[in-house]
Amino acid sequence: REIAPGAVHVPGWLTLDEQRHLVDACRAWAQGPVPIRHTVLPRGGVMSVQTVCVGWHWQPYRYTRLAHDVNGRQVADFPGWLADLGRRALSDAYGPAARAESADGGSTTSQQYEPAAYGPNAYEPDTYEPDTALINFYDGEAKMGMHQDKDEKSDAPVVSLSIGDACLFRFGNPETRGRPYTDVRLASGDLFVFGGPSRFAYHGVPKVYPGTGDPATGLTSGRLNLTMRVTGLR
Ligand code: MD3
Ligand code: FE
Repeated sequence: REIAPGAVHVPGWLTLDEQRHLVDACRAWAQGPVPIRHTVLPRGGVMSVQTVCVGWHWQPYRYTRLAHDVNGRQVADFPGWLADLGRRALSDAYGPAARAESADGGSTTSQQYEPAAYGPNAYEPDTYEPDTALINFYDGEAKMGMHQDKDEKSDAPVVSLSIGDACLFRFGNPETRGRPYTDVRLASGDLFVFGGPSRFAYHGVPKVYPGTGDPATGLTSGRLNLTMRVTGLR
């Protein structure tokens, strides 16, 4: 499950009920004050993925309260239940064992990392306060090129939740856009947490596998990915 230091994949983490609840919430946000749209990049490119934001609006390449690049409105508030889910995700991915072990000097063979190893907040589920969520919708043709997420002024972990069709997720390295990378299939209900040395690694989604989702999630086609982050803004 640990793809690289600080990058932990937990397959099937969300229950079907939780997935349904998230699909409903994402549908509401998609039609909220700042509707879901294909983001236009500063140099004129249009992303194939459709994105809606909660808490803070991401416009390439900064976070704002108002969606100046869409309709100038304020995005929906970041709900407390989503922050709770984020804290539970961190706790489950990095494990309470990691915190217990650090108290006795970490003298175990555990692969887990000590909580304070990578700065404030990074591995302390209780104090994790995500304040923005980016929700990406992929139709069968959508993909996302290799990139780093560097617009947050915080090195707190990113929590990623996937629902619907599976995809090929490419996890690279913090140095270059190219190899070495690790390819992982992300399926509906999967959790992925990216913290510590993995927080600023390159990553992308080269391919979605149409028809691989479970309609019982409420999503009959395409893939949803929700990422929670700490912007470091106020
Ligand atoms: C690794 N989303 O929104 S999620 C993004 O599936 C993004 O929609 C992809 O990349 C998606 O920026 C990948 C996995 C992910 C998200 C954020 C990361 C991996 C990450 C930030 C740092 C390192
Ligand atoms: Fe990203």
